[in-house]
Amino acid sequence: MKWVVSDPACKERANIMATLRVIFGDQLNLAISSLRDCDAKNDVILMCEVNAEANVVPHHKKKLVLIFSAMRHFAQDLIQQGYQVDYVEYQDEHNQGDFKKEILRACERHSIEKIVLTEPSEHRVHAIVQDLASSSDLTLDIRCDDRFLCTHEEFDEWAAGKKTLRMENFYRMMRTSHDVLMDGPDPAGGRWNYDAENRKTPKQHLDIPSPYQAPNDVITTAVITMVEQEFSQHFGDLSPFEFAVTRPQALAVLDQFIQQRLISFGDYQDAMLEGEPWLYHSHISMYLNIGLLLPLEVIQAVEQAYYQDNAPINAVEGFIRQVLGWREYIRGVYWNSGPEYKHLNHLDAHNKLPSFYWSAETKLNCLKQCITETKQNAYAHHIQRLMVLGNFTLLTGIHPDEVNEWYLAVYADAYEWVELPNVNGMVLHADGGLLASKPYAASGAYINKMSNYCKNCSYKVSKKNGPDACPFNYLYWNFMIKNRKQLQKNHRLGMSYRTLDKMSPEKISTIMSDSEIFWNSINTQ
Ligand code: FAD
Ligand code: DLZ
Ligand code: SF4
Repeated sequence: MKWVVSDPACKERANIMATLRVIFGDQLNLAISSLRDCDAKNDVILMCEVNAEANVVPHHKKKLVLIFSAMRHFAQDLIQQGYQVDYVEYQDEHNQGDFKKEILRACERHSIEKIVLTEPSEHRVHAIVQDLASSSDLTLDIRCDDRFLCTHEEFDEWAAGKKTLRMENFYRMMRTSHDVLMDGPDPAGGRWNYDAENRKTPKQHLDIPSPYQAPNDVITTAVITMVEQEFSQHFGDLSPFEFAVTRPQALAVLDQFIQQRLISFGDYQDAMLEGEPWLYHSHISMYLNIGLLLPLEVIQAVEQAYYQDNAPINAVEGFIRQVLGWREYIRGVYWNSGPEYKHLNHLDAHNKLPSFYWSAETKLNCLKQCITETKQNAYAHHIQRLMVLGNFTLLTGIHPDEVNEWYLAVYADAYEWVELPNVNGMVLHADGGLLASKPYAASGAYINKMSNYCKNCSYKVSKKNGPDACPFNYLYWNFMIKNRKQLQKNHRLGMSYRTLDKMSPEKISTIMSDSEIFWNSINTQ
């Protein structure tokens, strides 16, 4: 495939130095700040597929196809809009394999003296850009990332002086300042939060619509071939590839969610059913996170459904809380906490991630189902990520680096700015409670209540100890015992510690020995 490169004759006529507009793979929106005031005749837009990004972790093959295909489609959109695009494909023989080298190479090709870009979404790429600025004579114009609603300054102002950053307060501030789901100064429907109505236990025979399936055009087909050739060792199944790769397709995913799934989103938000990976979720995170959708348009479309009586308040508020609340808040925590957040390990966890997280070969049916679906789809919904996959890594004391690497690799929507606070804050309590007021530790009873996984498991969820007992049951108490020093003062865990204190020494020793036997056996399963 030949990409349109800037027309040299055009610059000669104008006799001016060009500006290079760099667009990263997660900035695929025509409204992106780096394109504002772009001179279509003289400026050159650079997009590059680079080895350094593709191999940061063994990204799921579907994630790579999504990003590269969406990038190539976006480049075509730009060309159609009249822009000059210099697109460096992964297999281009001149491709140097990282952002800095490719940007410098493009500067030479096009006699560039100024670079405009939208700030990268992650510390790692931010550091590359800073390095470029300090090590060259180029002028860099780094613009704020308007793919988000809350600016760094607004978040920092909200967070200033707070020891803990609670999402609910932030969310109310965002509802008010963006006038979303408001009835004057009050929340629409009378309450800020309908979380208590979003925990229905799943029924076996739910009528769940099929997810959106995009056809593969020639661009996607070429990318699939390339990913098969270059990334065969990476995690996950490549086929079938059905993700949206263009903005119209991503809008169709959103529309289908609002028409078919939103009505039940609230009720079954926390439910898990074997063989039903998609349930009533929206499946739009992977499009929001690369710019194919913007948060405000998503929020307003869902808000409209409420005002048109097409969806109940618990579904609409529950969904808007995720996008306007959680997503913006998580991104705020990431930038507000700085690069050190990655190295926090409050509970001093140091174990290695069991190999079955990559293979799905385990007897624990809940984990087997969630990992198998992750391999197939590069997707798992929130409760699978938090209360099954994450819960297990918390209870077994897996080192944060190991857990972060896995989450960053396996999900199509994973970027450090969103993956890291979810793992270190929500799952592992590695930040000591900055983000979540308590660790989301749970025994098998929670998984059994919210799923049908336990019915097909070789372990018995009702049993607390012994070789056939559900491992989550003793691992939960083992976690509470081992982390007593750090956790016992947490008032939200008071009840658990009171229960633990009533246990006999024999019971406690059985819990600890069952946990040890299980852990020693784990990698041989
Ligand atoms: P829905 O259930 O339909 O929710 C709607 C939207 O809300 C999502 O598309 C997403 O944009 C937003 N959202 C909901 N919860 C969160 C949250 N906790 N943080 C940020 N946004 C949220 N989300 C990612 O986008 N990328 C990640 O790498 C990622 N890693 C996660 C890791 C862990 C350990 C956990 C517990 C959660 C993670 N999440 C991540 C959040 C959440 O699980 C996904 O956003 C969600 O499952 C995506 O599916 P969906 O689009 O169908 O979401
Ligand atoms: C995730 C990703 C991957 C795998 N590859 C590329 C790439 O080759 N080129 C690119 O511009 N972007 C890629 N991305 C998205 C970037 O990782 C993302 O833009 C940065 O992490 C932002 O900080
Ligand atoms: Fe998971 Fe335990 Fe249920 Fe098995 S019994 S599916 S291990 S929670």
